Amino acid sequence: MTPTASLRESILQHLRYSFGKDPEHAILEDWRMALSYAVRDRITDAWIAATGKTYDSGAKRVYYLSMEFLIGRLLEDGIVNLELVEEAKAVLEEFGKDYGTVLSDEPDAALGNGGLGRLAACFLESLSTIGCPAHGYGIRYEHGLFRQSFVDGRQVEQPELWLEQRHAWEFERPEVRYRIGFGGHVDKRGETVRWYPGEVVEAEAFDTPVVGWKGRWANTLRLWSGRAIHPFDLDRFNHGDFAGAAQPEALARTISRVLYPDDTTEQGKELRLKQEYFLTAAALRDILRRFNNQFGDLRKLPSKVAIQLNDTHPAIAGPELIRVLHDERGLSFEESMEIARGCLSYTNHTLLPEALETWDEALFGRLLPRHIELIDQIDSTHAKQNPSRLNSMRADHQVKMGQLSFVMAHHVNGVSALHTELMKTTVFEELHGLHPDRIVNETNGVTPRRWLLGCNPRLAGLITESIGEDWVDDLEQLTKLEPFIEDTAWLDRYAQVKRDNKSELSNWMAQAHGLHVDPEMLFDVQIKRLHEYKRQHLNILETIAHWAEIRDNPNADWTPRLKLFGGKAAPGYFFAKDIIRLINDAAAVINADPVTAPYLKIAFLPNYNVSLAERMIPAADLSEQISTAGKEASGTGNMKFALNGAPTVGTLDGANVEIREHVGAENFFLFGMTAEEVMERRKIEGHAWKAVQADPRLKRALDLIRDGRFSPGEPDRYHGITGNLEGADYFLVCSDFTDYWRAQREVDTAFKDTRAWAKMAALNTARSGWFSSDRTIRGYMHDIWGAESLL
Ligand code: 26V
Repeated sequence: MTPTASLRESILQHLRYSFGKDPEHAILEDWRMALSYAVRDRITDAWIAATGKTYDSGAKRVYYLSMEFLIGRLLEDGIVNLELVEEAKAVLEEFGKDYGTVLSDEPDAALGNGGLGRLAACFLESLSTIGCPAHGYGIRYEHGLFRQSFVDGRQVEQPELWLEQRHAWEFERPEVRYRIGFGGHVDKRGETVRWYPGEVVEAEAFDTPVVGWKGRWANTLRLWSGRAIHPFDLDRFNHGDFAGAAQPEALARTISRVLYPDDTTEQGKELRLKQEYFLTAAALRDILRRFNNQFGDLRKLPSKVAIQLNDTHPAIAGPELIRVLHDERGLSFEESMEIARGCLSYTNHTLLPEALETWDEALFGRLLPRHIELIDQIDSTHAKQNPSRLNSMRADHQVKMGQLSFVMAHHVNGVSALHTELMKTTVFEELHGLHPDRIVNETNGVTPRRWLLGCNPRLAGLITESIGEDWVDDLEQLTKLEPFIEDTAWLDRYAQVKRDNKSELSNWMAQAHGLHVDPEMLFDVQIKRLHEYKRQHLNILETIAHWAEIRDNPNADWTPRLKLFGGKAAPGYFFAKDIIRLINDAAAVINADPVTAPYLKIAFLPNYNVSLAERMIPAADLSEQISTAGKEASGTGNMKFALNGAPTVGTLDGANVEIREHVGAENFFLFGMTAEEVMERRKIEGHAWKAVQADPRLKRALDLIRDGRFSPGEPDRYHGITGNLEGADYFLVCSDFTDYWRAQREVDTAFKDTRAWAKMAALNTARSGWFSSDRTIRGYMHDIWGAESLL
């Protein structure tokens, strides 16, 4: 049977026997589910084979603990990795169904906020592509990241209901359940210490297979869902208390109800800490059960188990592992601590002080009374072994999770070269002094299967036609494109791919949002979470200044530009929400201006998510990576843009530095202060005001905003923003404005030379191969985990 015939048969089988439909009566969702099941069957074969191979080999396993996995849609990923794109298209077409429409019917699994969660998803895919035996452990949130819409330009949040539609990918594991305790008291009898929790919920496993390139390997993403031990109180029911009877279940379920939509401020503290312990304790039980079944001797744990902590969110793994080994299995405290450290490593994803986790000791002690004792013991043991002035993980009645993670990890890594160096000189300076070999760098990467082959089939096709298909899992082969770039006919084809992608995005924007734009414009894109350090307000200020300048001189030879934005603000981050509103307000005024219409348009697309990124990135001409130097740990969007042929306008921050080194300084629009200059500049009193006085364009843009040009009838709407920028301006928007303006005008000039621009774009593609997450994962395997590929 041909692959197409076999796929057709399996789709029809599922339509009939899994969903009880014939093709005549199947609705779109039935087709999507039947296709997903057909693909899932094939993935499952690879998955079961890989699991068997791992077991038989007795190899070391990697466990990636993360509060977030921003996996997005999985159907296309599966189809692409199994190389079934043409077959799936053909079968659907036979039945009059459009491939893209069927794929788009799948809800995005948005179990993450941004970069940290998306990185975890890329890592899972790369682990499978490489054939490294691994599990991802996370929480099966009922509501992922909120759905964003705009009402009068303002962000409105609605709950995300990804599980409301049928979801094809998970296998419920009712046999894998663990009891997780909270609160209660600690009992000490001589040497024996026991924790008796006051409240217990059950964690139930749901497994999703993650398949790698060509289906050679598949690993497991295991997500935990909260449930009550006794879901229903019959006694209460029989006494007429119908609502009360279901209460235990409702309470237990809240633990996995929502993803915290905040990556800066701390809130909902107690539930958040409960979620972190819930994930970590369930994962460790599962890891130890698996280890016990196969190996037994706990002293061998570090040679068989590598546990990666994705930021400090699962940092309780240190004390929890010690608790199990010491309190429950009777090993000495010191040995338990050594074994735990032998297994654990920690990735830091931000140096922003407000995002470094600390817990109030009273809350912590109430919820985890044994763990806080163990943390104190870890702290004093560490202090004894490494005499130093500071008792670093327990100060000001707080528990500092960053310090705890550092001490309990055999390796600590940053996510870009610059970020790693800054870790050594800022937050972890003292600990780095004590343990100079512990901090290592693993620059982030992105999976080329999703972020090129899947999302940009036109470009992928041109690449494969030119250099063969080996680049898909050996991305540095893209350098083989360089000789082609010298050939103008080839370069014209490369440019045509970008034009086609832009037309496709334009059509989609018209149809989905009623936005009509000219695909000939320069598509200038900034998509990422809203944050002051990411400086979307620098972008809109420059746009406003540009608008004013075009109006001064409408007959000049302006380069037509479309400013595209996308991103969500944390619901409680009011400043960020004001920036969104300002961009939308400015868009309303500027887009309606007939004088500037041919040259400047602004669009803020609502509900930015993984799927929208997959639409926008292939169509981008220019990538905005304009954070205040020293603040963006790495960035991964920056890599996706470069790979898809959008040169960067950016600062020397995070992985931008390395991107520029790889693609070449002449193919990158650099501006702004360095991280060192930023620190110096902040010391200058009135730095913002000085910058405003020195640049009339900046002054005019601020005046327009302050005078209510974009908020008619309410001139003070943006006084919070203008006041901040002219005052403290912590993120140095004003101080970097003039250089940003210069860089943008260089972009204007460069874009006019179509061929030279295409060459620059193509060189970005050809030289971005190093930013594959396959390279990153190999780095972790070699430098941190001591794990090997079983392929
Ligand atoms: C903190 C919190 C605090 C409590 C509520 C929920 C929550 C969620 C996330 C965070 C920390 C977020 C840190 C983060 O996302 N960092 C990003 O990590 C990317 C992957 O390494 C990196 O590319 C980005 O530059 C970095 O900002």
